[in-house]
Amino acid sequence: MATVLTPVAPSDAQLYLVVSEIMYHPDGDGLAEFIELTNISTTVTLDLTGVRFVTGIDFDFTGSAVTSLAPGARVLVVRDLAAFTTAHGGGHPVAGVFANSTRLSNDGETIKLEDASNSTIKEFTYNDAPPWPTAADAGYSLVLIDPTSNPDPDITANWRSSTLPGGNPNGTDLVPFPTNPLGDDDGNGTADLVDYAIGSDLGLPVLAPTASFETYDIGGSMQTLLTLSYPISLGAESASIGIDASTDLSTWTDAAANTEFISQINLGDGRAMVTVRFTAPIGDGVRHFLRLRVEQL
Ligand SMILES: [Ca+2]
Ligand SMILES: [Ca+2]
Ligand SMILES: [Ca+2]
Repeated sequence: MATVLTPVAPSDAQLYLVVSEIMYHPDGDGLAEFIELTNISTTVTLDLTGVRFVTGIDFDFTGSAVTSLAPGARVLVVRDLAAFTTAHGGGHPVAGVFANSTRLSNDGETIKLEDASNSTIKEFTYNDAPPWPTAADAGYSLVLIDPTSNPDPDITANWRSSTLPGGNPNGTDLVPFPTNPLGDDDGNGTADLVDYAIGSDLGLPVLAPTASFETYDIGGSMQTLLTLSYPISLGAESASIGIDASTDLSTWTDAAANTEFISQINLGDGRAMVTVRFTAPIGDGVRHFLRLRVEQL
């Protein structure tokens, strides 16, 4: 028997309500968990009556401390109000605390948010293991990238670590894009797009990329592989960094296919150090040049 589904217009909550930040493993006793929702509409005020978390954590916005969300506004649901206030101060728009002693798992889990007609607003599964940001399992939060574009939260690449431990409840840690990306308004001799991408615009000591030969045990065989570490600015969502390789400083090729990710270590100052290695050894006597390629997204 054929089933005919009648298209139903999506609710305002389905159109405009996003889960914009998840703090599942805060430092200390772990009680300062929160989840942040944002109304990404620029014109529509959302009625949160009937909006509920039904998987992962339990919470019903009906009758909560926040039942209306203005355009662009954020709302928080927390595990423990006292712990949250100790960590982040008062004055935040907290709708309430997780019901039924639920909590956000430190090992990843499925989160489901429904609207007043039991339709799914968002359903996704986060994780604490790569390629998910592992710093979020150690005091940083998961931050949805470019929330106003309503990205699919079930896609790992749409999340990043918060720039700082503790996250940014009811705020954003996005780093402003430079006014003249190819210029050098800050006069440090480097294009401001590069400063932005590697965090040299954060008022911190500049970190340079480093290359070295490191020895790895790969399946029982010891291999010496070219290894590259470079800083990234976690809140610089509008830039990406790639690696180009050359043997003659004339012809450069994208090294993505010949490298693999090793680690990303948050530095606690808005930056992280990313380390990648080349997958094949470089022959004796072969010169190899590397450069970072910064692109505006
Ligand atoms: Ca937790
Ligand atoms: Ca936030
Ligand atoms: Ca500059």
